[in-house]
Amino acid sequence: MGYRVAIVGATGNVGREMLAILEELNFPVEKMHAIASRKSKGMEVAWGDKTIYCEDIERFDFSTVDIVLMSAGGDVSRAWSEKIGKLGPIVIDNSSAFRQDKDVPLIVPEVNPDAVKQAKKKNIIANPNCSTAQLVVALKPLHDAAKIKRAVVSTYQSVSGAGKEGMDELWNQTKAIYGLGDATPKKFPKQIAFNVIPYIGSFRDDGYTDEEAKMWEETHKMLDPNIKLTVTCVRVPVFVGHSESVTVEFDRPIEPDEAREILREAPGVLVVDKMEHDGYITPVDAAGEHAVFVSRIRKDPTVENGLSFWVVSDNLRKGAALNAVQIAQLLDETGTITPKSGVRTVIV
Ligand code: 11C
Repeated sequence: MGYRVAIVGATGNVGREMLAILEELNFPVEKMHAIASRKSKGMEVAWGDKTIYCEDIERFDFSTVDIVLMSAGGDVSRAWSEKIGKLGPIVIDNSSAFRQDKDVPLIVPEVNPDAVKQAKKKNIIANPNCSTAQLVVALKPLHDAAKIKRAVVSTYQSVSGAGKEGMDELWNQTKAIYGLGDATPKKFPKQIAFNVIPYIGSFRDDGYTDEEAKMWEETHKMLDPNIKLTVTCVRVPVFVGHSESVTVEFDRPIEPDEAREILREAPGVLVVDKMEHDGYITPVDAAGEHAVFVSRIRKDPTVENGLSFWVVSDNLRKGAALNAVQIAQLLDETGTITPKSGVRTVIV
């Protein structure tokens, strides 16, 4: 026995990961519903050793569930999350629709778990952008030890951040370039196979993209509005796993060894940092894993109190589905929600 859970967008990359992670982490689920648009009604998804069938969002009675994991994009979230919240369940929303709403907490459990106290304001909790989630998990313990004044971040983001269509485009273009089809860009603005694209999201008037702005806006909301952050977001031909080159200026000297020790103790972080080829992490190593990996920690001698490092994580997991499930665990552990059925059994 446990919670009644609905996953909106259950057939997408992140929705499927949510189903897998709820199972992997033994989250107490009494009843699982896969919800999708009418056109996906009846589609099958795997839930543990069972198959469940997608139900039509327009016909589903959300008042019968405790938790709604929403992963169907900003438009669906804007249309549905507030309506669902008013019916009682807590919506954990993976889109950007409510991240900057002052009545909606934006949570990474390793960073700002206390924000869960704000969950009942609208019955919506926002999940951050994938590239922000892994960044703040790595920055938080360092910021607690020595205040971060400024950070320069360049991302190397995998195509799965753009959904299944992004993954298909990399696969199809790769084949097409070897003569097996059409390599015309559709999902991405330029060829992604054997290329890199310094553009994710949409352009803003200041020359940045909205993906870049999300990284500082979300870091400010969850960690500290005083951290100055400049960001360049780049799409790379990798299927899963976002990487980030991060350079940080602190308000006091911090040696690479001290940073390694701090990060080794930090929740959610795995330090893999030796000057050998098994001593740093690539996205291929991080795919399917839960940790935020930190490698290549070194002094930046060009600024006072500077450190540079490399952060990699599975964008579909810590960057999306895993963080959403960890928020559900936080709601349960803090007693913010209890199952409608009144029974909550811990599976050990
Ligand atoms: C990408 N980070 O890699 C984006 C995807 O605000 O949740 C997630 C966008 C978001 O394309």
